[in-house]
Amino acid sequence: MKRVLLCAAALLGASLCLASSAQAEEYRSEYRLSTVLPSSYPWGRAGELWAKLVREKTNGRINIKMYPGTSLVGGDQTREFTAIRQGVIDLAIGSTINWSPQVKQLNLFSLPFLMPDYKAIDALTHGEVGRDIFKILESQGVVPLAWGENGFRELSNSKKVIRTPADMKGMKFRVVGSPIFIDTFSALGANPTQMSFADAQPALSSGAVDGQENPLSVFVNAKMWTLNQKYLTLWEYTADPLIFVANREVWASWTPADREIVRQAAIQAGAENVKDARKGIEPPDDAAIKEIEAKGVTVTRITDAERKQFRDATRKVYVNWTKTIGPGLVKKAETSISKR
Ligand code: X2X
Repeated sequence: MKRVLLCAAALLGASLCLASSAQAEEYRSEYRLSTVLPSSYPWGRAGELWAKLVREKTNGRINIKMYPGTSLVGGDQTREFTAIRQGVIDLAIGSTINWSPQVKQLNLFSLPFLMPDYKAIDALTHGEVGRDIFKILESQGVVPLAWGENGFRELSNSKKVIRTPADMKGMKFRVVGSPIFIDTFSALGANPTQMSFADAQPALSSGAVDGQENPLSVFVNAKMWTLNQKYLTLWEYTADPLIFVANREVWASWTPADREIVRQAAIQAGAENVKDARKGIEPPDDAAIKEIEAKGVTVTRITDAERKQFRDATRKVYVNWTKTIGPGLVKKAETSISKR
């Protein structure tokens, strides 16, 4: 009604009015954004920030609502990517791990001990490898917009200090959704079980599994010391970046100007997310590690010789998965890291 009155009053001519109302009808009242973690974590905060920036800069034309807990796919993180392609999910900030079952090249970031430090992550996401991965995602039917970060994944457990693969022998670990994690933990002599993050928490609490691996920001926000996680090993064996994407049809339904707003907001929220995820963790800032120790958790930093033992034990996983990921992409990643 308001639009009709405005059109009548504006004397702009029937065709312009029709055009603007057709466009308005194409925009939905809500766009659904999927994340795994809620806004108490850097990942969820990135989702809230993206939504806020887009809402402000489009004057409310694009209203994004975040659905954490991968609730749009019943909590099954490994189904998120397919749901974005199918349009069940309009927008997502997803971990490279959770989308790896569908996009095999994303297993690159899960290759054991590929990335030695934060500069190495940045060399991949902000270099040629990152651009290649965006092209691959595009060819798989989604629109990639920006990079964020979950972080270096550290090892925790309820039983003992872990310094070498021998210490992990026979221990039960909850692992994430890509089979490379089963291979890595098996190569280390442990007993891995794949489950969602939602299922991991009761499994740790009841002792059904002894340990898990996640970034320290997740360890802190999930208060993992309350889930029997009394021992933490800082081994930096893999890191998962996050990727901001849109469903292709939803993207095409927006005007070019609005698409640019959504993209720039994703880039801004992604940059904030990376800072947020590294806060208290990236040397020399160790506030998060101190906070964990203050909760009674024994934090172990492994030596170079110990890291070499983990690296050697998982070398065959690295070599085998390189074939799946693509030797060209792995080589490019190794070169980018060595030049960082
Ligand atoms: O499930 C996990 O461990 C989490 C939250 O880190 C991911 O979604 C990859």
